[in-house]
Amino acid sequence: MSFDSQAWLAEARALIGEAHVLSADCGDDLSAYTRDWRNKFEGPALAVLRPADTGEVQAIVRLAARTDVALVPQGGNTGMCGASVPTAGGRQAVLQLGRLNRILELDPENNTATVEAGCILQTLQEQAAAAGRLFPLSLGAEGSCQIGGNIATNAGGVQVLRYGNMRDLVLGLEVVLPDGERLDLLRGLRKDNTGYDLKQLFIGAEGTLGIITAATVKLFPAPGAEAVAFAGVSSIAQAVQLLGAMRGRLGERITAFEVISGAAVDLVRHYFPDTPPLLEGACPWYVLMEASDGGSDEALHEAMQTALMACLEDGCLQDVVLAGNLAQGQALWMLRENITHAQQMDGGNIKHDISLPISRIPAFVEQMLPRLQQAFPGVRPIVYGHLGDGNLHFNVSAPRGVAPAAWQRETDAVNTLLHDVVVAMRGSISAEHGIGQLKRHELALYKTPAELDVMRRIKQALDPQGVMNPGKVL
Ligand code: FAD
Ligand code: S2G
Ligand code: ZN
Repeated sequence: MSFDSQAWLAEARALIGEAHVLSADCGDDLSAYTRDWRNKFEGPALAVLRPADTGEVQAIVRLAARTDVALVPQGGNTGMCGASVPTAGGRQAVLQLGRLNRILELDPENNTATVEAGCILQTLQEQAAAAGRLFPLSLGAEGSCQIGGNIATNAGGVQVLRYGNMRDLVLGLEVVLPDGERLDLLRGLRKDNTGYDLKQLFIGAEGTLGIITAATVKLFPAPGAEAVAFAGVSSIAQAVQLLGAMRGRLGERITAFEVISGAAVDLVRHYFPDTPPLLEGACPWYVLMEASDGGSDEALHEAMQTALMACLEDGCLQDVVLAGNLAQGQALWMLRENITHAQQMDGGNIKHDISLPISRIPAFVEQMLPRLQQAFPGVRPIVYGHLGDGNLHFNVSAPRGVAPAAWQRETDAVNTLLHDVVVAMRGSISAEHGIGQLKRHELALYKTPAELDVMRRIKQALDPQGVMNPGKVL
């Protein structure tokens, strides 16, 4: 019997309301939901569904399972791997979680918050701060990405060094399974050894095992003092040396440590000309670092100043500026966050999100830069990222004069050049962005058969029909 899309849409409307079922058949523009943030992936959707609560998510999942329609869970659609939009094949509907956006509980005494999946990251950050607490996940898309997407991608960002990634911040989950069952794991316990830790299956699963509808996450005491510094260094090796020196002197107070290549700073300056001048001269590499603690601003600034001067004397840095006030610190962070936007404006690039043991990063970069030039003369590496946790965004822009589309066709060759070396050095081809559609074929290349077999058995056990986000990860 052929599939009757009108009947299916009518059933969906009866479940979640006319206004919350969008479809091309009814003249709705679905492109905001079916095209990814990078404009790299797009796929047709039978509908975009916007349920109001967990009960409606369950009803939609049961309808999808009964009628063999696949679901693509979607949060802020800021993912980097094409995992939040439909693929080309088969009947797929986007399940947009944005209406499940309530903060269900904020418990300062237990240092936990329980939020629905569609809560925007920045909203949780703000609500936590209003309660004198910190929710530490921080990344450039925080104004639009959602907690459910952060969990499904096991997001990292700029404070992993001090607080860990999303996996480290999640205490409990509520998940709707592919058969529509609700799995209530919403406990805010830091210790609970009662059988398999099921929530771990869904963290970083990119929506392929179930729909996250709520989460209990850790909160931390809000820092009393913050200090931001921007240093120029002579090499990536010196940046690693500086990391060790600053952590040796300030310990856990170092909450962020980002490395930025000179080419990345130049690109931001080109597209954001009001970026303030930072240091006297140009350096090949820069480090943006932040420290925070529960003391006073004066005490922390003094400790940071003392540590930086000692590093200058010890030859761990060439030049440095310590932000004198909040606005200057924010301007430094704006430079860092504008790199992704500058690259988008520059016409796209071949992105990499690699991680290595920190001690091996200098050797990797120093061998990779010349090899890239040899293989692709004139290519423009834009290298930056979370050096504090060994995570580099080794993004490669086209040689001048090469059209973006032509450059994208070199993706596999560039990826092979980088990822073969990363894996040989016991690193990862995806530190924080996930696999999605973008790296699905590479996962099969770089994971062992045993790893892939266990992943497939877990997928088969939980989603035998393949309803959840097909064509992603596996
Ligand atoms: P989406 O893009 O909507 O979805 C991402 C994945 O999660 C998809 O597989 C989707 O199916 C799944 N998903 C979404 N919601 C749910 C749910 N409720 N249940 C189950 N599955 C779900 N990422 C980092 O880790 N670190 C960074 O520093 C960083 N910086 C960024 C900077 C910019 C400017 C941009 C645009 C992106 C950046 N990202 C970064 C990538 C992206 O923001 C993160 O991956 C983020 O966690 C995605 O959240 P989202 O809500 O947009 O998810
Ligand atoms: C970042 C964003 C994605 C990219 O800015 O830390 O995760 O590679 C990245 O531009
Ligand atoms: Zn990142």
